[in-house]
Amino acid sequence: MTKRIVAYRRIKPHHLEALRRDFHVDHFPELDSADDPAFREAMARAHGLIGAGLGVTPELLDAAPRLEAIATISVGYDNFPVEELTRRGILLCNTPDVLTETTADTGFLLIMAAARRAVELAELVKRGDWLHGIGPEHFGSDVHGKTLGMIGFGRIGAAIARRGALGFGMKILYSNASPKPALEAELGAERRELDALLAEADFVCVTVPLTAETVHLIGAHEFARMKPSAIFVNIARGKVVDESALIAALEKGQILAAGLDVFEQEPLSPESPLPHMTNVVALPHIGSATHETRDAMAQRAVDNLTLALKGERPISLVNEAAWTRRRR
Ligand code: 8YV
Repeated sequence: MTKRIVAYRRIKPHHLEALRRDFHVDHFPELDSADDPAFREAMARAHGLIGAGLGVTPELLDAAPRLEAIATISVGYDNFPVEELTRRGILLCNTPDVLTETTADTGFLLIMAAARRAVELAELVKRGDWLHGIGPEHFGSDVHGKTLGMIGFGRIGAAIARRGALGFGMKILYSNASPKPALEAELGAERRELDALLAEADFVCVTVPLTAETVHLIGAHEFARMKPSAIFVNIARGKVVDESALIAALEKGQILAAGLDVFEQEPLSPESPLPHMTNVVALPHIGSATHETRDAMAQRAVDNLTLALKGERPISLVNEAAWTRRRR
């Protein structure tokens, strides 16, 4: 029997073709809700699910009794009920590693753009206000030689810190559940308690995954501890930060500026004050969004799902326990 895959949202033809070599594929390129009746019907027969950006609920899993594996085209898996998947023996696969360097590039882009006021000053040129001259009121802050505080020191956090330490001579501090001796040796990074890091860092950059423990990890208390000259960067998930506290901190001048790729609600509403603040660089969640990287992520997801449905261990498996359960 040929196994069936449901693919959702934009997936390039060559990735779909690769899957079609081994499986029957139903593709829903425009899917905007998991309640779509045709999608539901396909899920009732599906063994595999692949795509990016759809929240999967236990209720959807109830409607997919044959599901064996999910391949998300993302490293983050906060929109999946991992324990529930494991309980049901459904493998969850993600796409780490292939997006690390690109996401770190975006992190550094935000650090640089916020520090040097790149967006605000590009707007000034566009308006023709350069004709009135440029003075100290337009100057930014140095990046090189400053202190970069990483909240979360996993693959992406380490790649941002590496850029900071090796390319910009920055001092690296990190706050992380476990110590990272290899990165301490490589980058001279020093581990700090969160409050101490916030007080010392010139740039505070968040790279923790979103979990029950990290929701609103950074809020009013944390912004109050940062330097008034601090630049805050979030490349992780919007919900890790209490956005109203961030807006208040920027308005009160408790911190100098922010570079944000992620928001509590996405897409960000134009009603939000954030994209209108001159000291905020707001990007539309493009951390991994380059042609090369998105292609590599999709390829990894295709490989993960193909292996999983053939009974082999996927390359990037989130719930090891589900694999053990399936092998029993
Ligand atoms: C994308 C991401 O937004 O991988 C992640 O976790 O946040 C980003 O790379 C995601 O792939 C959805 O398209």
